Amino acid sequence: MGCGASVPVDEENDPFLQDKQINDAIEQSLHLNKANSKKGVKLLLLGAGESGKSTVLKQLKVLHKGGFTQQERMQYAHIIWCDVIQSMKILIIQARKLKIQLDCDQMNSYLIPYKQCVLRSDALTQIDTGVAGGTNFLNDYILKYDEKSKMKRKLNSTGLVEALSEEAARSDAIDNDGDDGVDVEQINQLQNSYSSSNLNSQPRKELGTAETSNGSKEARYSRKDIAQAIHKLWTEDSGIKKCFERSNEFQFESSAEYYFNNVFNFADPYYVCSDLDILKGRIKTTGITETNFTIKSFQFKVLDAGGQRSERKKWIHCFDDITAVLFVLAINEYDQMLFEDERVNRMHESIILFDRLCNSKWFANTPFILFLNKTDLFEAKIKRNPLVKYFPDYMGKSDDVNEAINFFETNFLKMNRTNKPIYVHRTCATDTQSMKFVLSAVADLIIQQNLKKSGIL
Ligand SMILES: Nc1nc2c(ncn2[C@@H]2O[C@H](COP(=O)(O)OP(=O)(O)O)[C@@H](O)[C@H]2O)c(=O)[nH]1
Ligand SMILES: [Mg+2]
Repeated sequence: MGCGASVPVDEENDPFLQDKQINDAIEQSLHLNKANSKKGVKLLLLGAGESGKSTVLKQLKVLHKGGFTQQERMQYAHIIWCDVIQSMKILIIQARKLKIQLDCDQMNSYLIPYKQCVLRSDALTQIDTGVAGGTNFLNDYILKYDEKSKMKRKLNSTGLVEALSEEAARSDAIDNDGDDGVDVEQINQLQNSYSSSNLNSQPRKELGTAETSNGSKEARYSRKDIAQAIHKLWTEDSGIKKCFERSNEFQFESSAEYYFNNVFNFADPYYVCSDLDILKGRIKTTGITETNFTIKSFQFKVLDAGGQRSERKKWIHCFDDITAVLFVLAINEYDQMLFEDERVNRMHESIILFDRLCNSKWFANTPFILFLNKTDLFEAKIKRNPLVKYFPDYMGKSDDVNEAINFFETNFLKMNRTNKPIYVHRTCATDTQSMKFVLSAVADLIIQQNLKKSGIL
């Protein structure tokens, strides 16, 4: 056995080669990991309009991006101020449509002047573009109140591919009622005058006065007057409360109750919104926004897309290379109709949408996370409006929240015809404390998925 004699070993058992192979594998994984973490993980927020997608994104901003800017806080204050006026108007008008007797409509009622104040106040004239910070923001907002864009409603089951060409109008929510001075045409004219070309050149109206159509000036209500009127009607008109309880029968802001309860804050033109105000506020998302976050040292790209039918045709542009899909479902909407087509139940729309997305070839191997959102509103609603009325196959107790949520969870999970897992969370997207835990679990899951994909795990 000479010194230099080599013992022939087969390659399989060569410890050196084995070490090298392990090393190569580690290096390759590290390389992949590096490439992946450079690229970041992509989370796509999907779901029907108003389900809470943008609210989830806002929570990520609060938790991982230092929250909101001063400008955003002021913009939201203006938006909510408009929404609170608009929401009270809607309640008055809808009460009459639903034949709910309003105290403020009774002869000699002390509430009559408050009602008139609300109905004669125009939400859009309340916006101060200077404070609100720019025209783009305002144009986005006005889209929401675009009563004029009467659309041809295509009977398309989900609108995913052939989405509707225009947004549905909320025109029947704001009716023309000459007696109270509510004039839809006036609102339309005002919206036209806010077109992008002349936004900056709009002369600021003198505070306390408004020009009438014949050029004379009449007294205008101050913000304080309007806030007082809204507060009075909200707290003292029993018909308004009854109408609010039936707000599932028409299109109504989900956070209106919060706006009414805090109306005096929003009436202050210099009010700066709190985090909660912003989480409760709503600007309809149009197009797709992309926000980057660093969570647990990983780069996250979160894509938030407008959820209404007309917006869905844009979704396909961001379907590529998605690490996980977060589908947001508003479970309280089982008794509500779509904003864009009032013949379609919102839950039915979400079921069809989820089915299409979950089983689409785009996401064959993409994990799905399902947020059963708006659990707080669901809990409050289910006691007064039984689920079985809308979903006859629900066999559980009418007031058992847990059983009712299980019903939706089971039905949604059943739709999955792929092998991928679906991870479910019950959420209240406006609650930062609970969302902190949920979003942390989601981040862990996505990071793990990414590591698996890159061969590290
Ligand atoms: N009470 C309550 N309101 C919610 C919840 N999630 C979202 N909202 C409100 O629902 C409205 C629509 O939410 P948004 O995130 O804009 O919906 P999107 O259209 O899916 O982006 C906003 O006014 C939110 O404040 C929730 O869990 N509970
Ligand atoms: Mg949105």
